[in-house]
Amino acid sequence: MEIKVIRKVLDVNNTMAKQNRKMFTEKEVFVLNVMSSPGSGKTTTLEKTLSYIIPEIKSAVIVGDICTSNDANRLATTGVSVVQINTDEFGGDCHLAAHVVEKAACNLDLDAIDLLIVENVGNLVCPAEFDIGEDAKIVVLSVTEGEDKPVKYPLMFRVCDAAILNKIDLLPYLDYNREEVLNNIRQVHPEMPVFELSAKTGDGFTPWIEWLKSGVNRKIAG
Ligand SMILES: Nc1nc2c(ncn2[C@@H]2O[C@H](COP(=O)(O)OP(=O)(O)O)[C@@H](O)[C@H]2O)c(=O)[nH]1
Ligand SMILES: [Mg+2]
Repeated sequence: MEIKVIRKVLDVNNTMAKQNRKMFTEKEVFVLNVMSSPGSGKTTTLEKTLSYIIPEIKSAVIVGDICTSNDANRLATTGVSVVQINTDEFGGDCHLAAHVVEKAACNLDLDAIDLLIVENVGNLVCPAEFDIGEDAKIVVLSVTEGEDKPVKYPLMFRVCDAAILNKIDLLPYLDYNREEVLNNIRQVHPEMPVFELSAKTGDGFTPWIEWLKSGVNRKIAG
């Protein structure tokens, strides 16, 4: 019974996600869904990313959190339009559903942007199951979370198109096995690109920014 209800929720979400995808394609907006556990550095990575791509790539952000507009306030300092969603109003959902993203996108001028970044609710489980109509999904994993998370939460790493391994500036202070985490990611998703970087220092950003720009440019070129 419970499985049927969950299937229905996912079916309804998939229908809405298809409509979102159609809308974003018509508007020629590349949509990036950014997921991770809380605190791995999504907002910091996005702050730094935006500082490298504006004004070349016209961007906007939708941020999902259960409560507060802390992240929206941080990201708004980059100068881009930011819409904060609090899922508290939608029952405290641990993910952003497609209809919630659609509502938030209605508050943005999609004709004025080429890139819409969605910072999902911090969670390595639920957001992986919900299509929001995005072009690409990425997962941010930080080196303070341990090497085993890709094999503990394989769905997240399977559905993503790229992974960011963040906080590499902390490696000298940690007992962290970089090869082990890379092997664990490869075990779940062999071909996925992994960008090792520090959102704090900006180290390692060049290949990540190139990957992002090429996605946006492909979308604009149709
Ligand atoms: N040392 C270090 N700290 C970072 C880095 N990226 C983020 N942080 C810190 O990690 C904490 C959580 O970052 P935040 O961007 O809010 O994570 P989010 O919850 O995934 O959005 C903050 O204290 C950040 O300053 C990094 O590359 N290096
Ligand atoms: Mg955040």
